[in-house]
Amino acid sequence: MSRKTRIIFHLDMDHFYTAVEERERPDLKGKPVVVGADPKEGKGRGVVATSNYEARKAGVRSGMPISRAWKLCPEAVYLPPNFPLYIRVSNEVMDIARGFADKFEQWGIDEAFLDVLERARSPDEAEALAKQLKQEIKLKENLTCSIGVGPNKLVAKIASDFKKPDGLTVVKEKEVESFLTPLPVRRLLWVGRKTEAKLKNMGIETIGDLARYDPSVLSETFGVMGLQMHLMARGIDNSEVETRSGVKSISHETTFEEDTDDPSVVLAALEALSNDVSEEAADQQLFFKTISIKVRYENFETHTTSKTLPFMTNRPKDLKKTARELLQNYLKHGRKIRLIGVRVSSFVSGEKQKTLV
Ligand code: DCP
Ligand code: CA
Ligand code: CA
Repeated sequence: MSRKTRIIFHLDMDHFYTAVEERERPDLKGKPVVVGADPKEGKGRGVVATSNYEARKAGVRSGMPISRAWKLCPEAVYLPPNFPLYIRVSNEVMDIARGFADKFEQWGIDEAFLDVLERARSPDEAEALAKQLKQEIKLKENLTCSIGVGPNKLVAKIASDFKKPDGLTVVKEKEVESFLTPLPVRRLLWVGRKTEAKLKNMGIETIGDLARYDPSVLSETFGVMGLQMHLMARGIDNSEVETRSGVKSISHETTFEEDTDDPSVVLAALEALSNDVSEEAADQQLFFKTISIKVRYENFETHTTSKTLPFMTNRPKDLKKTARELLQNYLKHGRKIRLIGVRVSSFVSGEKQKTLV
């Protein structure tokens, strides 16, 4: 397969929520800081959104129960998330970064891919450009980020994670193999803990082990994902940096085994779909405002309806409540339902969220 040379940056902000909090409150400097649920002196439910590097030294991690964080680091400053502030800062950072790119794709709240080939024709020029971008973000926003530079999105993304915080890692096309080979497979996108454990059982621990493995065995074990993983392990990724408009949507739908007019069955399915959608939104750190549901009756008549909330959210309970409200009208007639779906439309790129600031 012929591949044209590209130069791609992946930019990821360092400990984003806590970095923004520290910037706003200089008295936090040097202290461990955790943003997330209220710890309630160890009795709190909910999880850690992020922690700064001081708190990470004590073992605190994103996604960990807040009660565990409290045990590990009771002396940390615990703060509730201030999403409107993070979204505003994200928009400002993305506006700066967009100015450095020929093609720009925001991914989640604190990271983006930039295709810069028109502006930097060699890895050395790319490195200089990345330094300039880091400086500008530091100067204008007083925040640090880590940038990975590579011949494709996959390598750039792994490179931005290679040295953090305030890192810059440039991987030239001919260095891709030697860069990836020693890294643990977990560094590959989409390799979750379960896949990691399965791979380990097969004797695959590093990206190099995976690249050398027989792809047909991988495809037997993991299906299409197996082949995809094998390509990724070899550093192959032809996907383009896609300049998207401000709105992205996430949707899930399900067709019932049998058409049903039982509200409890339909509501249970709606709940499961809402969980899937909000999990996916949380994974990508997306916030949404518009919630839609789709209902298809047994005769294939299909309706969609939506509601826009007055605020951005990524809380599952906001999604579930609104989806349930929207569904009520369709349960009244006692007609049999064939399929239901849930969709959220989310903030992605640097669209100004005027309502929030
Ligand atoms: N986030 C969250 N819940 C998670 C993971 C992340 O709410 N399980 C939020 C808080 C983070 C932000 O998204 O600040 C960006 O996530 P990253 O994974 O990029 O982590 P950080 O920026 O916090 O740290 P790092 O310096 O490792 O990138
Ligand atoms: Ca980050
Ligand atoms: Ca990130």
